[in-house]
Amino acid sequence: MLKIQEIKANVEAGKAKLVPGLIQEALSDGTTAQVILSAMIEAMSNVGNKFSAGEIFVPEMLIAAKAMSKGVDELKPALASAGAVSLGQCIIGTVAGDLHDIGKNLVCIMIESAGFDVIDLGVDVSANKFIDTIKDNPDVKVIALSALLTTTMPSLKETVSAIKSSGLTGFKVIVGGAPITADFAKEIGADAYAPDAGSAVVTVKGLI
Ligand code: B1M
Repeated sequence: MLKIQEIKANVEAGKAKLVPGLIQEALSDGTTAQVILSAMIEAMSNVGNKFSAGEIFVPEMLIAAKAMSKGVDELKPALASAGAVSLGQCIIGTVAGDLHDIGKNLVCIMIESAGFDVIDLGVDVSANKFIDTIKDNPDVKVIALSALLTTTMPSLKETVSAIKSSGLTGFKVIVGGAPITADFAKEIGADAYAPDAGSAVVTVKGLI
């Protein structure tokens, strides 16, 4: 089996212990971090499709996520090329009610490597927590909000609305996540939207 196929199969099967070694082998063979990341994202997409089809359940989805997270950790040095100059602070988190963090973590890595000081609030973050963190970091330039469920799209809307009506200023709000579209982002009053981690960096840099 090709190394890249092996990585994909092992992420899908949730073999968290095997994935880092396979990634190192692929990198040594000259496969780029981007190609490896795409293969792992495809694996997670297959996991999602199997879940939708009732072929697997939450525990299998969770162990695949652990393998993916290990893979992302392993790829981090290859994905990130630390920027020398600080571009300012960015507060990031997945909105209340939502526990998905792999995409958010990728956005974190890319934004950090572009030169931002990232404050990662994790998952299931309330609007109040975002607002309190902005108050504690008044020079923050970007607030990045992730939502992965159609059921947490209202939570994203409430969070953007609470931040915008808090009276706090001096930053831009960017949103993203699988069910989010540019139209929805506009509708809820976000300043920007990005479909993936790569474009999130470009968009965030364009905002400041
Ligand atoms: Co969940 N889950 N999950 N899940 N899960 C999805 C999202 C789902 C599509 C699966 C499916 O049914 N096909 C489905 C949502 C359906 C919908 O909303 N219509 C779903 C469901 C239903 C659920 C539960 C409700 C299941 C249940 O309990 N019955 C439950 C909800 C829990 C909760 O959050 N309250 C649940 C739980 C879980 C696990 C905890 C088991 C696990 C998450 C573990 C973790 O994250 N640590 C999990 C997983 C792994 C998935 C899938 C399989 C994979 C998600 C993933 O990491 N993808 C997912 C299916 C899928 O995605 N196809 C699924 C890879 C990642 C790189 O992509 O996160 O999309 P993604 O990030 C992308 C972009 O979206 C974007 O950049 C990234 C790529 O570069 N992006 C941004 C993300 N945030 C951004 C922010 C930005 C810009 C871009 O700017 C700020």
